[in-house]
Amino acid sequence: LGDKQVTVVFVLGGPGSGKGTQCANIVEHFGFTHLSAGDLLRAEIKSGSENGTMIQNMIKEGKIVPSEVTIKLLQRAMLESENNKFLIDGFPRNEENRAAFEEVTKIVPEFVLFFDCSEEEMEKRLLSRNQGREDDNIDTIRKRFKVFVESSLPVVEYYNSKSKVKKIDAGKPINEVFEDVKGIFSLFA
Ligand code: UP5
Ligand code: MG
Repeated sequence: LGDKQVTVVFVLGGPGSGKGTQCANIVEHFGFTHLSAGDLLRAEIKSGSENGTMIQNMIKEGKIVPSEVTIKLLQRAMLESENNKFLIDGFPRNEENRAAFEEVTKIVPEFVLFFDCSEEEMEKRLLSRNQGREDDNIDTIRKRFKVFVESSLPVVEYYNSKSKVKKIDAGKPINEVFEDVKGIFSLFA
């Protein structure tokens, strides 16, 4: 990232697996800065950027926004931050995201935290979230699950083949999941 040295952990897992929830806990205990790719894209829509409408349409369909857009937002956030430890939540979502991020930033993740959760449980969580997300309806949720299995799981497999994946059972209550997460970050820090 230019001459800024950074430590990056990718936080991956299906829609509603608890990425955002656990990242908030990690920030509190381990001094990382949380960068949710989805949050950055939603902020971009709100800011009225020229890509806003395109991003909004893609999120509504559960599709993956072109990597150049997402990578630019992530790069900018890392450069603007005082911190050098980042949790990148919900990215990379496909092979192209992964390869382009490596190519553009030269950043290799320290490890990948993978939240493993059943679709049944994730669906239940998303339908009761009630935060007004345009993609939290059953039609879009089904599309998000399909894209996750077809495009995002292969990225987890790629890192698994490099022994970089730390898999967590994310189907348990929030505090129990965080106990397992703490175990991983304590070893690391
Ligand atoms: N909850 C959390 N943990 C729980 C637990 N252990 N037990 C019971 N309940 C639990 O949690 C979801 C809900 O479940 C919350 O109400 C929470 O309280 C509860 P949350 O922590 O928000 O889960 P998270 O995994 O963050 O779910 P999210 O919906 O954010 O995941 P997505 O991956 O679907 O969403 P994201 O924001 O990353 O992406 C949205 C869209 O943006 C994508 O579909 C895509 O269109 C686009 N996008 C890109 O194109 N490119 C990117 O790089 C990123 C996003
Ligand atoms: Mg999230």
